[in-house]
Amino acid sequence: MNLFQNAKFFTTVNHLKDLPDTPAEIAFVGRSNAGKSSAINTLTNHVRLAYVSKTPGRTQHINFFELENGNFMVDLPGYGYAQVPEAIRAHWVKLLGDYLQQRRQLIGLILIMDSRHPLKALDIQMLDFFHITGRPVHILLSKADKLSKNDQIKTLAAVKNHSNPTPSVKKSAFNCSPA
Ligand SMILES: Nc1nc2c(ncn2[C@@H]2O[C@H](COP(=O)(O)OP(=O)(O)OP(=O)(O)O)[C@@H](O)[C@H]2O)c(=O)[nH]1
Ligand SMILES: [Mg+2]
Repeated sequence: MNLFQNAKFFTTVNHLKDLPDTPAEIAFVGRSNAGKSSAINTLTNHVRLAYVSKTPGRTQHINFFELENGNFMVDLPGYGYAQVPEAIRAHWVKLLGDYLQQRRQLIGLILIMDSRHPLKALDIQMLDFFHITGRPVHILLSKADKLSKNDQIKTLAAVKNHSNPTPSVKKSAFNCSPA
């Protein structure tokens, strides 16, 4: 049975003190508009479990989705989106940083990157930042449908060859196009 199929929305959190008590969770991170929420919907085979938008900055809180086995997927706000008031942006950055650094139940990350713009400075910072925790990261290249087959292969190879040192980083190309 597909573990993700019967995932359910559990809660949304805007302050670390409100984080739910979970056994284990994996979080989806990446730049704003990279396709984090879409990836969750594709994995769970839902159209609107996580909210998706053409406009960057859609996911503004930490959203928890419970899997059938009692573990959780976590949809995080994106980084690198400049068009929000500074006070809100600063709150997101702190919320995200504190969550990634302090969350004991966080057993790994899915880092989503738009396959047309992989490995931006903030993505590399994220990899370096999370590497310190020693936990695994899976890089998912989204919007693969926007590239030719040849460019998909080249991009995946370039990302695989990226010098970031951790063997715990796995990489794959992925298409979560609603079409
Ligand atoms: N063509 C195509 N479009 C995609 C794909 N994945 C996501 N999108 C589109 O990209 C836009 C952003 O998707 P979201 O899933 O909302 O991105 P996000 O990373 O959650 O964005 P924030 O919550 O704002 O950080 C939407 O218009 C999606 O339909 C994909 O694989 N292919
Ligand atoms: Mg989102």
